[in-house]
Order: sequence, then C-alpha cells, then structure tokens
Amino acid sequence: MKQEGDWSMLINQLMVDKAEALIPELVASIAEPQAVVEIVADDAAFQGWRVEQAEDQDWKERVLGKGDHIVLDFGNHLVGYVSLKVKPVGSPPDAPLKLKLTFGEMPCEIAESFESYDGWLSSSWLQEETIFVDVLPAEIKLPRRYTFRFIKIDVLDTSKKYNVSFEQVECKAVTSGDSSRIAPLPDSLSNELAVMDKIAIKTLQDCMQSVFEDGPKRDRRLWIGDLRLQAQANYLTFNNLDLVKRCLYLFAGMRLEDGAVGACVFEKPHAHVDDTRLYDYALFFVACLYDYYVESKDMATLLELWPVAMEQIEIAVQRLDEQGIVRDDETWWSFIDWHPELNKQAPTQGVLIYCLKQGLELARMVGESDKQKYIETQIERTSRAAVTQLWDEERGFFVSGSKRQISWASQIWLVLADVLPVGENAALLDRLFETPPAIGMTTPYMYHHLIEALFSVGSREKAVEQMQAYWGEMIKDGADTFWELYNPEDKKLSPYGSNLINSYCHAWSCTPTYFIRKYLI
Ligand code: RAM
Repeated sequence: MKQEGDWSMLINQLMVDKAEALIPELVASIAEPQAVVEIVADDAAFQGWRVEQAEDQDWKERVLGKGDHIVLDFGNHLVGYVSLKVKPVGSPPDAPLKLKLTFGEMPCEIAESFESYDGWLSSSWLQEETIFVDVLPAEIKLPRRYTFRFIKIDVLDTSKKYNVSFEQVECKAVTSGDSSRIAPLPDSLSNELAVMDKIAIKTLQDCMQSVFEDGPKRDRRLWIGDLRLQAQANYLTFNNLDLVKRCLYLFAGMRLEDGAVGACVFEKPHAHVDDTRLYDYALFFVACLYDYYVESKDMATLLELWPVAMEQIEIAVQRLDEQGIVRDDETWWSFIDWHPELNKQAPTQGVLIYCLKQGLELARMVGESDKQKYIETQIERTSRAAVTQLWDEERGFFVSGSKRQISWASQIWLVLADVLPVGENAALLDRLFETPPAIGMTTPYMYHHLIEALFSVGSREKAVEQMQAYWGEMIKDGADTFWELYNPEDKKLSPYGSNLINSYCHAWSCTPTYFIRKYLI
C-alpha cells in the first residue's frame, strides 16, 4: 500500500517537474505615459467617472509640492514593472520625499478612495504604494508587478524648501503571448468585430504570463474554468501550446486528496494546489485535455494525462443519485456563474454530460474500450435522466433543484450537452429569448456559453447580435481589455461587494476572438 502511495507521489512530482520545465520566457516592451488626465465625476459615464485630458500636458516640467498630484494615462492596459525618475526642484532636499502611487485599470480605482472599500475580498488586491525616498534625485524601481492603465502620483510631503519633478515614468510590460503569431483578419470582417477581436486578444495577452492567469490584477492565478476558455482563444491566436501543456501538468500533478483536480493552483513560492474544490471545474480537466489534443495531436501528453482525466469522470459520477442526476446538497459545490440565487444542479448536469462526451472521444483516441463502454453507459444514464427528470414539458424549459428553478444557465448548459432531440435545442434557445427566465447571467463566462450554444445550433446571427450587445457595450463603456463582470443594466455590479476589486482584464472574457476566428471568418 505504502509503495503504491510512494509511486503515485513520484508520478505527480514528475508531472510538476514537466510543468516547471515549461515556464515560458516573457516578452518585454517599454511603455510610457501618453497623456496627463483628470478623472471627473459624470453620471452619464461608465461607473460615474469620465476621463478628461488635462490642460497642461507637459508632465515632465511640472513642479509638484506637498499635496499636489498628477494622473498619468498610459493609453492602454499594461501588466508589468514600473520605474520612476524623480528630481528635486529648489533648495537641497532637507527631508525625505513621501509619495503615494495608485494604479488603476479603470478610472474608478483612481477616483474613489481605497479607504471606502468594504467588499469581502482582501483590500490588499487594491494597487497602491507609499514610498519614502531619502536621497534625491532617485530612480525608483517598484518591486511588485502592477496591472493598470492609469497611475496617480500623490506627493504627500516634500519640505518647505524643495519640490519635485518626474523626469521619467515607465513600465516594462510583460507577457508570454507573442503578437507576431497573430494572423491578420480578412478585410471582409466588420470594423466592429475587428475591434472586438483586438481587445479580446489584448485581454488574453495580458493574462498570459508564466501560466494563463485569470486576472493579472486579481486573482493572478491559474483557474481551470478560465484556462479552458483561454486555451481555446489561444489556439486561434498566439497558439502557445507549451503554455497550455504546462498548465495541464500543473493541475494533473497536484490534485486534492481523493484525486480530484483542484479549482486553481498557485505558482509561488513553489507550485501548489489551492484547497478550493469545484465539481464543474474538476471536470473541465477532461475538456481542456480534449481540446489540447485536438489542437496539438500530442499523443505522449494525452497518454500521460488521460488517467487523470478518467479519474475526474469516475469521481464526478459518484455524485449521481439513483436516477442519474447530480446531487445538489451544498451551496458552493459547482461554479457555473456568480448569480447569487442560481441553483447549480441542472447546469452542472449539463457540464457533466458535455465533459463525458469529450471523455468518450479521449477514451477512443487512447484505445481503451472498457473505459469507452463505461463512459457510454454514463452518457446514456445522465442524458436520459436530464430529459426525464429535469425537462418540464409544460413550461418548455429545464428545471433545477427541489424548487424547480428555471435559469438561463440550465438551458444553456443542457443545450451544450445536446440531450434533446434534433432541432429542439434551437427551439429552446429561441424560447429563452422570447420568455427570458428571471435568473439571468452575471459573467462573461456565462455569456460565453450562451454564444457557444447559439453557434452550436447554427444561430449565427443571434450569436453575433449577443456578442455586440455584451462585449460591444463594454467597448462603448471604454474597455481596453474585457472585464470579469459586466451587466449593461447595472454597471457597478460586483459579486465581491465593490466594483473597485473587480478585475478589468479577465481570462474568461477573452473569447470574442475565439468566436470570430472560429465561426465568423
Ligand atoms: C473568481 C475569478 C476566477 C473564477 C473563480 C471561480 O475568483 O473570477 O476567474 O474562475 O472566481
């Protein structure tokens, strides 16, 4: 028994070693401020803040004393390392310089005091720095990586005898997404979609670091639900196969006690898995591996990781009740979406069937007929259960949980699972728009699956219309990169209690480029 344990520990370690050998070199570029701006309160602007060019653009000549500030706009979203050159103006500096720097992906982070933050995620994600400089002139190199478009510099104190000027402020931006690999789009594509594609690629690129991060501002880690979508967008853009492979090996080599793939992993101080367990996220290991193999044809990796994928299926099946439906007996067991009232049972059944189908393909590819049969039986069992237990013929929708909730998420995932007779998936999606359920979608992650479902039934026009109504609106609201959360009806929406902590460059929001390049060109 002990020997078996030692053996699997060794295999896991070898997998992590493989992942670590694939840490990419980051590509660096230097960015400088493009303008001096002011953030002005404006009810008509996104989240109540408008960005205005300042009258005086000559920031290098500006002399700043105690209580003065300046807001620099870098013109685009950046992830990287910031340095500043500051010099004294006036008498010899007779006291240290005290500065406060505030970094914002969005105007709200610059305009609203971080003191006002009272959300439930740690305030330490809010990007600010207080610095004391003993000797001037100085070059200050900030040790942390920041994610921002705007920097506000507050001069908290100089002395009565001197002021300061900034000679240089720059950012060494980093990414593992190499832009030279992106294929140009055909001229026939509308300008609107071309712009959306560009912003989506920038979103993906800024999240591509030594892993596919979910958000370079927050949480700065690898989540498998996000990875799946990033990898799909990556195959059609940067096509960095090694980065996907690295992430797959990280998840495979560091699982939870019973063998389930963890929801997310950390890279530092050494690679380790978080203790968050999500039923749907663990299953997405199967989907990620399937997509990776289809793109890479890397049979060696498939053969090595297939047992981990198969194990996820076996673990997932244990949660089925006698009727073949996933049991719904905890609050935070499957992610699906951030909607606070969403019942997860039916959408999770959809995720399970969707991943079982990809698992079946994998079992065929590796030639394991007993596993193939096992998965076929589970597909049959869970699909039949979905139709007999969850489908409400009278209402024409799938229902979820003991209260028979009807949500967008349930319909979308069970369309993706493809359990209804031919033609009925399209009819169900039409019905969804005609009589929309009250339990809607709160994240671009859920919208992604709506769009994928629409393309899967051939509703191309509707899919494009929805992309424009969602990501297109984000663009109108000023997105340089696509956001973690967006509700056109409630622009300050945050599941965390404050929009200050939302991530404004988020993995799961990068998929318009995938849709455009897969279905529209
Ligand atoms: C949030 C992040 C992340 C997501 C998890 C479940 O922390 O937005 O991207 O995957 O939730």
